[in-house]
Amino acid sequence: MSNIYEKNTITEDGQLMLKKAEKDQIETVWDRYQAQLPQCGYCEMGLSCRVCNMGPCRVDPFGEGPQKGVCGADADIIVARNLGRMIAAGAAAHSDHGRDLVEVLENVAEGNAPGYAITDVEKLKQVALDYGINIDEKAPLRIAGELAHAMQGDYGTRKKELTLVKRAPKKRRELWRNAGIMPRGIDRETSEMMHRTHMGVDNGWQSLLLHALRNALSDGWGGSLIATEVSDILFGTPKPTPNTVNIGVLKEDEVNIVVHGHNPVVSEMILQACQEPDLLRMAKEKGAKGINLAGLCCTGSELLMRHGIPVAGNHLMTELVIATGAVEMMLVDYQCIMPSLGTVASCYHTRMISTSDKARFPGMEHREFHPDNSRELARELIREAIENYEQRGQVYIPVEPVQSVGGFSVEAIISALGGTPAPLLEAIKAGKIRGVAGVVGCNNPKIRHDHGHVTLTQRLIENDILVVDTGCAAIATAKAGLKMADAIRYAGPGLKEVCGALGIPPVLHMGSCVDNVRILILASALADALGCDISDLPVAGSAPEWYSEKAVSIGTYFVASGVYTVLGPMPPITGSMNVVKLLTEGLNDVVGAAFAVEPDPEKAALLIRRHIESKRRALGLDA
Ligand code: XCC
Ligand code: SF4
Repeated sequence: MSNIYEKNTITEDGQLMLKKAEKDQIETVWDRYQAQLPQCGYCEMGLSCRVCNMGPCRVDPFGEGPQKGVCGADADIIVARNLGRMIAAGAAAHSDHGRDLVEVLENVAEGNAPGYAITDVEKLKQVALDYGINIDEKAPLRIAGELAHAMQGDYGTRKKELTLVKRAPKKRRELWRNAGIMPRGIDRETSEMMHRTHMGVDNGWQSLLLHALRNALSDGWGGSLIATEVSDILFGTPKPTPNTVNIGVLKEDEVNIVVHGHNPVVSEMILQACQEPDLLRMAKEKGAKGINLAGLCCTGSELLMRHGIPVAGNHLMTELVIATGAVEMMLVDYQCIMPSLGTVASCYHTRMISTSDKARFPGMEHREFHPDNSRELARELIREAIENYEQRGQVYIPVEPVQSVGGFSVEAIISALGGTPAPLLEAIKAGKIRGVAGVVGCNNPKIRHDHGHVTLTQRLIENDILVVDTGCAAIATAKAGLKMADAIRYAGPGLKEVCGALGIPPVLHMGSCVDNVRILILASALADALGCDISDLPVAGSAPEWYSEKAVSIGTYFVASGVYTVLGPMPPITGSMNVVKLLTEGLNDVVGAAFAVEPDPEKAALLIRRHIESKRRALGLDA
């Protein structure tokens, strides 16, 4: 690693853009990270508490200073409470995203959402059946209304168990019931987490962590699963589609529109507007060859999965994309949108638009999307973006885009397998595929950008482990060329043979962060076919570069669902060895899986391989 650019990121576009940003005097996430060093040691260990106004308090990890907060909370309580609140925030974010989709579904049913429609009627019916809705002779819109209503019921407190947990293997559900962690209501579990962590409520670090599992499960098998299913119903269930990735997807001679955030509710309408003939004509009149829509982060993955729309980059690339000077307009909704973006854009002609009633940002213009005005507002904004093309200064797009294939919903994978999971199981049984690993999550300036995702994935596929990925991890491996049609040349012999025969890459893009539940549904299908629990399968999860509270919730519902999960960056828990031990060992006795932490992806790959091989032995697969 010869220079700071190469130290920060493995990507060529990232390195070149960092150089450009420096020249333009743009401050990036890496600069601000450096300025924060050394970060607070108490906070890093989870030992500081701001829960109440007798504090803030901190516990001295060396045993010299105070060992208790003003209220008497010790390190175990403080660490567990802090972790619980991280999970509550992550679960709230995913589940509120799901709620917004349910509201759109409801508005579609009532005829109040022009431009939106029921795209996958089959899925609508199948999910409605899961909810026990009688669909006989009912029009799709009526079913949609009833389904939206029933889903809203899952958010509240009226149930003993969330509806869609029925998709988990029977053994798993029994385990959740016996452990007292069956999620009951999506909002309820988050609300209860906030209650328990109020001063003077739950001061048992074990009971706090158990509820944290339940809270995370309410995200995974509740809010996130609803988000995925309703997105499929409204916008279509993804099928394998070719696409392109990295900053090279921006076009020098077209109007570049970038969507960033998470919820397809906005980005889908922007996509529609970008295809309107009168707006395309207008772009040509302004001297542009066309309108080029590209995505960032998860809303990018949503569009990529369903329509093959190109993705310009993942989380740490979002500032650098603006520094190309090529973006006429960036529209954001919520989550993972750095509040620095407006400042970066002020150095270029880029217009920054915030669109959600619950997310504002400095230096952005607020234009609020609601189901009833989305179509019109999207058209209006694209018109303004086209006007802005004339304001463009110098443009720097230093790389060519990389080809990739995305769109691997569970339905698409099963269909690629010929309609049943059996061929995948046969390949696993025969040892051609040793197991399956989900590589998910964010970027974090604490880890060299994309190094964790790409290195881990390479090591796994070389060793015949099929990788399924989502979110920023999925964009990282796509940029690295691991999702090209001929990427099987990087795979071990068995995986290469199987993927080659099926015509799929060895790394399957399964979607955005809420789509992590697709991985669990796939795991459930495998477990059901083998008549075992998820925790018996040769599968593992990993979040090599995670940063967000959502990722903590995801990791936790993976583990609570029985998936051994390796985190890259250490969560703020090292102030309590009791908590560390429970999460990395003790949970094996509760849910049959636990966490590991390993920032070095080479070593993380060994941990995962060892785990997968041990599960294979336990199942008698290599006897
Ligand atoms: Fe955000 Fe979803 Fe993380 Fe990427 S992976 S940084 S959460 S955009 Ni979900
Ligand atoms: Fe301090 Fe206890 Fe209040 Fe936390 S809850 S800030 S440890 S007094």
